[in-house]
Amino acid sequence: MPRLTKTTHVLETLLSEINRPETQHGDCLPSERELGERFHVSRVVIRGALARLEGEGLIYRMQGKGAFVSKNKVNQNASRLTSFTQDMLQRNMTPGSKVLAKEFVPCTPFLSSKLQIHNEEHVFMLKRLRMADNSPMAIEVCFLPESIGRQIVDHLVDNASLYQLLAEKCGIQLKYAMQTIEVGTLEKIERDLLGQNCPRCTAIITRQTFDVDNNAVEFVESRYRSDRYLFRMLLELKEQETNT
Ligand code: 16G
Repeated sequence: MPRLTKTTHVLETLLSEINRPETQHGDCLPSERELGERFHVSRVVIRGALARLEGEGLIYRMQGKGAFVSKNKVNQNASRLTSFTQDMLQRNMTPGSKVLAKEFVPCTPFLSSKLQIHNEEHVFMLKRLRMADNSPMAIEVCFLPESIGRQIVDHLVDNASLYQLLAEKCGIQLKYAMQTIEVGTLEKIERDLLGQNCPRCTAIITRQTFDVDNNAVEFVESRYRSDRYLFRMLLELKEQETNT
């Protein structure tokens, strides 16, 4: 097996073990020698895999003591359409949210194109602070068509799940989303909301979500604490590219 393939195998196996709910922050990884014996690979391969995990913030090392699991960052699979509530529950964390604002606001040309609405004067805006285990993770500003907003506005209280309400109150079945990720900086007021020692740098994610009938249901812009989140994507070579 080429070295790169061996490293990927070790990496993927360790990654899935780190992601298991029973793996805790601070758990000690086996030594390089033990890992080499387990995977039947050289120490160079193990070091390569560990360096990648360290680079992604999934492990940390202490000199003379070894490598340890770091669960300070939420490792999110950015290729799945899940809600914040589902993401946190999957990690055995308690999801939470604080409603910062919910109101009907005038629709701009930008929002009318994102929500694919043409004759509506207003859209529903929901601004929330998202939390995991009571610790702030992100500020989310979500826009929905007015007709949907009217059906759920009264139910959108602290800690409610928007996706659950869309399904239960509006019968909306979500199907896919277009998502963008870029790097930005936070205003002081946003840093104050996101809690102590919040870095200035943030990951800005936008999501335009569609239902099974291809209707745009939401447009969301979220600002995540960059020290608490890591977005992971699985990239696959297209079949025709493999064959060329
Ligand atoms: C996630 C979605 C957001 C959605 C929210 C619903 C991203 C980047 N965004 O935060 O678009 O509105 O989940 O979460 O993942 P909820 O059902 O817990 O309220």
